[in-house]
Amino acid sequence: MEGLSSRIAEINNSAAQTHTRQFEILAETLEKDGHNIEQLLDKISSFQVAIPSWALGTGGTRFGRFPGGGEPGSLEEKIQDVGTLHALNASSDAISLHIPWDIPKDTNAIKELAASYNLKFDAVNSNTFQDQPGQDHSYKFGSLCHSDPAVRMKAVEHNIEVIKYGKELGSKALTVWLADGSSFPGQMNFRKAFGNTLDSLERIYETLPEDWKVLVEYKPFEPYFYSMVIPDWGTSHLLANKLGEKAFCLVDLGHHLPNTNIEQIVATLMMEAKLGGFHFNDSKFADDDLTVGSMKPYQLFLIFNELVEGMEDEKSANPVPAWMIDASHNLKDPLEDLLQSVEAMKLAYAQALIIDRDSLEKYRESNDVSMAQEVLQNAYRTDVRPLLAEARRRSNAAINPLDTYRKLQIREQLIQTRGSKTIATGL
Ligand SMILES: [Mn+2]
Repeated sequence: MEGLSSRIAEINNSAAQTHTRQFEILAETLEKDGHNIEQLLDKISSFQVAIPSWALGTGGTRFGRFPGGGEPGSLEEKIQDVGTLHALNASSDAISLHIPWDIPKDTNAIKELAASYNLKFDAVNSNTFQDQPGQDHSYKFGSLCHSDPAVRMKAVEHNIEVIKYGKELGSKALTVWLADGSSFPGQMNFRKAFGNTLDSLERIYETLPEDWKVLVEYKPFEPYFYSMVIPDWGTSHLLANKLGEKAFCLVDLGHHLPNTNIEQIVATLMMEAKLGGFHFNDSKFADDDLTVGSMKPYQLFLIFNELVEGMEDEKSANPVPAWMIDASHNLKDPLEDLLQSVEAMKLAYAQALIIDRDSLEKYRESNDVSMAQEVLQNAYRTDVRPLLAEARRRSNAAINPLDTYRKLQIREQLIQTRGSKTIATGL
């Protein structure tokens, strides 16, 4: 988008006065509580969230799809859209590709294009939940777990091919989400399915470059409704442990049954140094793919509380997890949705950073339940939005990203250049 940063600067100028006043009040309060504002701003600025290539178009449900206008019709246009997001929020510096939806035809040109927007490539994602046109072995009854070794081999080879694309792009991780499972009792031998899956994953793991990770994602149901081969964090952890030190668990917020205590799962996995990646979204029921923080912002904060505790624990051997959004709903402008999602994550992160951890631990030790709750909620109820805005302003991004996106009429321009009926590849 031509001259985007100068137009952002213009809009920032008109918002600067109000912002500065709000930021100064917040900074003064936080400093009184013993926080170092510059350190907080540094941490907030460095927190970057990868955007999945499938989230840039309007998602669908099994009932229908209502594409919006100006959706990206190619990988190049998807990279351009992530570049726009990053220019607005300075927090989305990576794109996560899904193979085969987004196979780069000319890797060098794609890398150059991404670099021109200051973007890099995050984890690559394999897809063994759909048959591609003309595919010789079907995944209808599973992929890595399949009873037929020929189907398993096909799925293994696909993952190895995804690693090859990732290596060319500079990715450092492969995310494996398996749709494998069964819908009827008796359909699947659980032990054999697990054994086949482990064997297949071992073959993929063998080809993983030294400095790569493989992230094993879990999901309790859907597309199958009786059993999933990797239904929960325990099974994911079991596989990651058996595979070796380059294998980690991946937590997707939508992949839990209602009311699951996800923050406790985070704490346990980080304690075991096995939390490798995170897929953010929000949900009312299960895998609803709603905007991060739109439904349960307090839960999001509680999760970030554990993430920050794990990351700031000097004794912890857990790597910094790969942060990614995994959502693609069918109502909003996808770019607006992504701006809101990144903002929600960073708000929860900033609030978790200002938790008075010493007091919290003291109250926990003395079993002072009321005060422990007060400490957490004191941080949660602090309006840290000016802190995020200041971090963006200093990075030459928008003080108010969504407002700026609207004022710049970015969607209208995308419709003009790309048309009103483009459909992005993806869900
Ligand atoms: Mn996911």
